[in-house]
Amino acid sequence: MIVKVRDARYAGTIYESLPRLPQVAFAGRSNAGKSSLINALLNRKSLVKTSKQPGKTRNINFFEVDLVDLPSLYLVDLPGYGYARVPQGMKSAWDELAARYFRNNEDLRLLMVLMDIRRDPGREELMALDLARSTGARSLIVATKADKLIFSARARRMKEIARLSTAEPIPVSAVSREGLDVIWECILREIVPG
Ligand SMILES: Nc1nc2c(ncn2[C@@H]2O[C@H](COP(=O)(O)OP(=O)(O)OP(=O)(O)O)[C@@H](O)[C@H]2O)c(=O)[nH]1
Ligand SMILES: [Mg+2]
Repeated sequence: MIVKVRDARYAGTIYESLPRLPQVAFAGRSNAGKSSLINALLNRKSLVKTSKQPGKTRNINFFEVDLVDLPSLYLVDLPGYGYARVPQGMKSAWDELAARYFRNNEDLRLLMVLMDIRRDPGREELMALDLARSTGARSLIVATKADKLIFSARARRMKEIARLSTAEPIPVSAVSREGLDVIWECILREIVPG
């Protein structure tokens, strides 16, 4: 199925009451490439702000997407974990925000857990997968910045990342645009009835 984006716009944050639509959310460490991937999926250069400095995205931002001949949805840009660290013993700001986002969220259909293809999976990725599971939403692992590695190194990394979950991780690049069609297929599978 060919996905054509008719229009995409910033719709607000978690704190505003937005019309209900299916949600597809993007989680990942700061700098993993969440905002870049959303822009790439929507063919937009800078709808979502990206940055070389980690921690750019500190809110939960909703982007409303209208597709040609397909249902509308929100792409949801979650703040990067590993940024909002607070003193030991306290819950991190990410935990607070995320807990609030995932709690009773019946509209979340799919959580993409992004990780830089060059990094090893850690506690945070597991935590995000657990949160998705608690809402009943599907989740998948997306290995970002695939353009950074040559073939052999990449195969090695994908094997490592595959240990995180039973679902096969998807390599993508916002630069070469590799994998974007696969991501759209996964999204459609969750939002198109039947
Ligand atoms: N080579 C390459 N660089 C990328 C890719 N995706 C993102 N980047 C770069 O990685 C950096 C971080 O990207 P962002 O999209 O801002 O990352 P983020 O996950 O939204 O980060 P936070 O908002 O801080 O949580 C930027 O310098 C991007 O240009 C990619 O596919 N390939
Ligand atoms: Mg971001």
